[in-house]
Amino acid sequence: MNAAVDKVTVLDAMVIGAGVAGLYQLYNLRKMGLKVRAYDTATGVGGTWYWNRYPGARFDSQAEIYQYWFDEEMYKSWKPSERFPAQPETEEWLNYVADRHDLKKDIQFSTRISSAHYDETSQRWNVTTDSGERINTQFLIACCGMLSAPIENRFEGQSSFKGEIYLTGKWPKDATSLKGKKVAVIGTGATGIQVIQTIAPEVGNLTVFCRTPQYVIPMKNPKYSEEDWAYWCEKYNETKNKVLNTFAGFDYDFNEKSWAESTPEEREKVLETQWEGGSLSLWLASYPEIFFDEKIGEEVSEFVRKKMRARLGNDPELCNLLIPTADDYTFGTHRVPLETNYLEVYLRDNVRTVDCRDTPIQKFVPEGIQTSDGTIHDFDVIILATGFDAGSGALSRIDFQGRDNRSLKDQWQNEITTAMGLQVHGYPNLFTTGAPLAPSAALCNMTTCLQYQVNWITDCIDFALKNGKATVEVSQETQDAWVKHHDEVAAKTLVVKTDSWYMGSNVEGKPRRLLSYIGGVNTYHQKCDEIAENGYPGFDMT
Ligand code: NA7
Repeated sequence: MNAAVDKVTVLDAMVIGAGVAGLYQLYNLRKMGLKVRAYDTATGVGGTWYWNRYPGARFDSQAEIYQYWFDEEMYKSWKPSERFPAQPETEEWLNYVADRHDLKKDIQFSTRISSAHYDETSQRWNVTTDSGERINTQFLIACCGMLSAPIENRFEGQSSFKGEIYLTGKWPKDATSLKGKKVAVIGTGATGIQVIQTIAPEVGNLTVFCRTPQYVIPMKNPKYSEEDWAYWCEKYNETKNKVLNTFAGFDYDFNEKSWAESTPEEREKVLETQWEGGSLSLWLASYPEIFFDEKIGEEVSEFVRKKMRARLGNDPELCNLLIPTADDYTFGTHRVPLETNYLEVYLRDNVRTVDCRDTPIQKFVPEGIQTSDGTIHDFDVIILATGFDAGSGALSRIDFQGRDNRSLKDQWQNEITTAMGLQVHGYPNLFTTGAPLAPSAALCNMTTCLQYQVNWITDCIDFALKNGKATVEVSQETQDAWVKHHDEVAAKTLVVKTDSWYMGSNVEGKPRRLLSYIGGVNTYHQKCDEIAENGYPGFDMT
């Protein structure tokens, strides 16, 4: 046995993850005076922004709102270079945050948490790492990320391929250059789109395996000058308050006038203005009716299709392959990616496509990929942009056992439930961020949601300790009521009718439920605030 295995680290609180949420959670709990440490599998901070270092990775929230709000000086002194900065800058920013607050000294990197078992007698969690190290902690906060469990082995025969396979969600730091190579990309979600548009000019030839087409919006990504950032610094308080009170945690919100009250000309003007804005506002700040009303959704879809067709030169084959129809799904019921010259990629001579709806991928072979028609497509490199086991995936990959030895993974194999994404009944003192049934990725600007959740968790722990309580556990009734509310809100929308990771349908056997709360970030905040203000009714403290 090595020394690490013998050693038990005893903590007041332990944080899993050193991404956007984990860093802030560590900062908060340390400020409360607790003995706290964070653990992360990566060799550095960043979470999503550590792992997703694929070519072209960047966020779709504007830099002025993809921010922390706990340190005004920090906001003002970090000057984003553009409106939608790319991964290297975001990773650098998170390092800046961690260094400015001296967080790294309390983070253990290169450490995977394998299990966490609750001991009812001591009312504490016993946690183990994959190297056998043990941690004993009163509070356990899992900030594991909403989209951090990539789906790695989707295809039969993957290991037989003689070339290189790169997974976007685990892109190696030392990936070889793609220059001049024969490259395949599987997946045209938000990630695949960023990769495709970035590597197309550089590779020898590119084959895109397309299955479900996407409505896309061209990103407007101007460089930010000193003056631009000074403008946002001036608006710091206004923006900080605004993001907490909008539908999706962005600084924009739905049109005041409803679709029904507007004339066709007014609607066209709103859509056109949002389109020109080059952000996600066409989706999250135009007409909320697109989420509920198929006819209105179809009209907005047609607005987007028209723009897309023009960019594809109205080529019938490309339009058929790349533009969703009413039979697929309507605009906004699936993640809407921002892009830069993505559609134009398909007009290049070095780019070809395989329509996986006609000829699905059958298996990987030593030369490359075999499709159902028996064709073998030859490649040097295959890039898997095939998505994540979202929401529940990262948490299910840890063996969490709560009271009565119940297993979170087993429970979630049947039904994915939480209370506001903050706790699960049966797991005292376990708190979660970015978990299912809270507003999250794409239905929320992630920094807004994660910071809110961290603040709520911090206040809850503080309240418990100040009242001499050792444990906090959401009651079954409170959780059931939240799940019911979540489902009722979701059932009214078209999102539940559309297959995508939002519904868990991208993972075989995953129970179907909308993973993100769609009642609005503002409503979520009001509901969670109310619980906190009333002394946490529905959360049993002993
Ligand atoms: P997504 O949005 O889940 O996209 C995964 C893509 O991979 C999607 O186009 C899938 O097609 C495709 N896919 C998966 N399996 C296959 C097979 N067997 N054959 C062909 N194509 C396949 O993941 P992303 O990483 O792009 O985005 C996730 C979120 O991260 C994103 O929404 C942002 O919020 C950040 P399908 O749609 O299943 O037909």
